[in-house]
Amino acid sequence: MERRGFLKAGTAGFVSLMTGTGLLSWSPRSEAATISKTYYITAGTQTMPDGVSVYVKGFSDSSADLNVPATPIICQEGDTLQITVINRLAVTHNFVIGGLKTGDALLASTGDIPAGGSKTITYTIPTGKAGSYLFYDNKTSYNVFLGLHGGLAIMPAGKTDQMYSGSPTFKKQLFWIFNDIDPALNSAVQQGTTIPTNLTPRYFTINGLSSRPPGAPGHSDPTIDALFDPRSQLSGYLGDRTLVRMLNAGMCSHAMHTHANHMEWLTDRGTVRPSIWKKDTIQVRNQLGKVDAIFPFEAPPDAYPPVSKGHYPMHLHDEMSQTAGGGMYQFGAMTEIVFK
Ligand SMILES: [Cu+2]
Repeated sequence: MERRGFLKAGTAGFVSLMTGTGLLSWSPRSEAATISKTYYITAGTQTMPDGVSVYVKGFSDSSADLNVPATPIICQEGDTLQITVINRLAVTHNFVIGGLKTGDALLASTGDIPAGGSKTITYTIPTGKAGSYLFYDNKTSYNVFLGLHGGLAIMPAGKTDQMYSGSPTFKKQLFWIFNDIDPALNSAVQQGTTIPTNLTPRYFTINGLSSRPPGAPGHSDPTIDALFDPRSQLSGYLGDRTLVRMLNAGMCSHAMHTHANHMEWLTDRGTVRPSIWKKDTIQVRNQLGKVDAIFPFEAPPDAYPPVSKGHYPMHLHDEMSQTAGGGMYQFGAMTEIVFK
């Protein structure tokens, strides 16, 4: 892949920009706790890489914010989630946790939250539910695509470094939440006109952002460029094994592909795989598909001369997802892997 060199060229100044962290931080507890969180359903516009302004909605941290995806929640089995959702918009919404496809069992649901109203759900997590879950709005089939989604990580009780009891261990963890956007849908929702039945995504995001390659406006800005977003970027030293909880909020299936290392593929759609395969390309299915995999941060095994530092891409191996606006190549869903 020639892209490796291309990305490498654009990473000067990287260290000074890495002020925040997107990692999920976790300390285990011997006793269960109540985890309280309030989300505000808000709306606004987001500027896409080609300059087009698109209407989006989010489960936000305050009524003045617009967070796509939502700030994630991490907890452990036995904890009680107490989640309040305040609807600041003029149409009915809801908030549900889990369920792999429309119609699947959900962990919890607020039911309808009328315009201007709020609902609180209280849900105690049973043993055996450790895993990665998308929370989202399923009041309509398309609200999830508008940005109303986020990640919930449930740890096995008392564990710091396993995804499920007996899983391979990791040191760090984060979410990659993929989405794709058909601006015609978002515009119809904003205008209250007929919802299109055939959707054609034109923008592809990871944790709400598209990549901005070197030379493009916004390149290396961690609030705009998915390559530099600390919520998405894999950054570590040799041995910093990182669990990536991949969730697909969008309408398209994707082929997640890493350079430098293969990933240890632990789960598919919430089910632990019978054996752990090392793969450099893993399908992340549409219809709320999900995959958990560990990036091992091993010295890239096929490099000669041997290397232990460097910059590599993670990009989706379907070409449309690497474009914006119907053809702007390298403005899609990708991020950077940094061996420090
Ligand atoms: Cu590649």
